[in-house]
Amino acid sequence: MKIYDRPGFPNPSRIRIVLAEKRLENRIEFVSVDLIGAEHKQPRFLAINPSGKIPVLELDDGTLISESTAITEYLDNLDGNPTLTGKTPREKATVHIRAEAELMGAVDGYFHYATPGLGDAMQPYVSPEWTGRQEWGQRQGAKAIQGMKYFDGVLKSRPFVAGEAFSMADITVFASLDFAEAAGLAIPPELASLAAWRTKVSELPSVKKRSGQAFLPEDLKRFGL
Ligand SMILES: N[C@@H](CCC(=O)N[C@@H](CS)C(=O)NCC(=O)O)C(=O)O
Repeated sequence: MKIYDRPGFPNPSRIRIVLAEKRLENRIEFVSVDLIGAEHKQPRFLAINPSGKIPVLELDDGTLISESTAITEYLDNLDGNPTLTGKTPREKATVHIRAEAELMGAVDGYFHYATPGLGDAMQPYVSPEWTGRQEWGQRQGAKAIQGMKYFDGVLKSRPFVAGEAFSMADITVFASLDFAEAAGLAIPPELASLAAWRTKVSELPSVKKRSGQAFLPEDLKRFGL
């Protein structure tokens, strides 16, 4: 199998944590896509994912799977140990509650609209005449902070986001917080349960491993960092 990704970017990081948890890394060939050089908006990559986004999983029979949730579902179902997307119907449904839309999606909106994001050339769905861009981005930032407050509340009563076990919900919240931090959106200091959970999760071997997959030095330079 192949994964189209780029080290350091938030959604690819989610899949790298999943692969480490599932001990599947040795079955994957990683194909690096140069996001900052807009390789993902060129016809060659758009044929792989018309959304122009990474990660994408390519199976040995050529099937292409985009969207981190779908990729995780596929990888999780290859082998049930550990289970990251829930075992029972209830767990399978609740594992997806709020993390994707309220946190990852909101942080993504903040990054792309309230900050220079990856640059105008790479955001073809935004009209240059749109004057509400900053305001919409800021509202996404506020939504992300609300999401952080929600998960802080959830983590007051249980060890992991979806219950007793580490799951995809934790991976999504964790990667979203990393993304938020990189975009300049700090966790409010009063959210102590969220901060303590983040420290605990950052110590997991699968998560530590992804830290070794930080942004490539050439990307940092091109980001101006
Ligand atoms: N909903 C998608 C989001 C994927 C996504 O936004 N990936 C980012 C990298 S973290 C990307 O490819 N951005 C390029 C762009 O938006 O131009 C998922 O869950 O995989």
